[in-house]
Amino acid sequence: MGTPPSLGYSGGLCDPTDSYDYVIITTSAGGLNDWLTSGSLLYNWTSLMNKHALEDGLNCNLILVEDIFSCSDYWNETALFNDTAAKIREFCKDAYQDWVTSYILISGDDDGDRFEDEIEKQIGSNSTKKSDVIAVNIDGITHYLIDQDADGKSDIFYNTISDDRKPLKAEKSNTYLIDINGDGKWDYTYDGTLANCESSFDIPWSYLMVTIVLVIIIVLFILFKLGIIYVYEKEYEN
Ligand SMILES: [Ca+2]
Ligand SMILES: [Ca+2]
Ligand SMILES: [Ca+2]
Ligand SMILES: [Ca+2]
Repeated sequence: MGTPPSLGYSGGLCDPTDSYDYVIITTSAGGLNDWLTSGSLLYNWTSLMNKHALEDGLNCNLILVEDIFSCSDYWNETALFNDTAAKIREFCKDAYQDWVTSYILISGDDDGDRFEDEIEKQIGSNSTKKSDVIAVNIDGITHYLIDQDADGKSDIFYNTISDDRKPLKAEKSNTYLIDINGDGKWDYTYDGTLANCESSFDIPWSYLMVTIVLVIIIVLFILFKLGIIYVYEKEYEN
């Protein structure tokens, strides 16, 4: 009798000495592999995996699609077949064979707005509509202008990593003012591209002019009282 053929997957990310019943495939783009839960974001991947572990007894794991893409064991020798779907299919084969995985949740962004569809469902935007979320990059962190009530206008400025929701003001059609630090002053304008908002540094000229005039009057009054200056007519009378 010869050695029985190995049923494991050759290479790949899954170690056959591990075993996971439930695997989530997601992306690290925009911090969408992890986010803070809150009153309106009731779960994230960690809490979902904990729930399945507790309630269903499933051993869970999370895999980044970026790791799947960079694993050359999943690449097809024929470039034509070496696409995203093919690499994910290869990973699934690997997981079934080496981890004996029963469930794979392929999380993603089906509407292509760069905003995780699972978060869209929780935050109120439409996970099948691309135009309701606009992704912008500020200092390397992806933020989103989100239309929560489907009226075609963005309502909040959102950071998935900190779960910060900042005010937006629609200045005119498709132009927004954004207060990113919540100090009551607009920091950015967005009209298709993001720009620093100079109006937040506006000098209150009218207030400044009134103050300057008042200071000049007070100084003149003091100098007059001290006799340092006097009116010409008074000296002439003497
Ligand atoms: Ca989406
Ligand atoms: Ca959407
Ligand atoms: Ca809206
Ligand atoms: Ca501000």
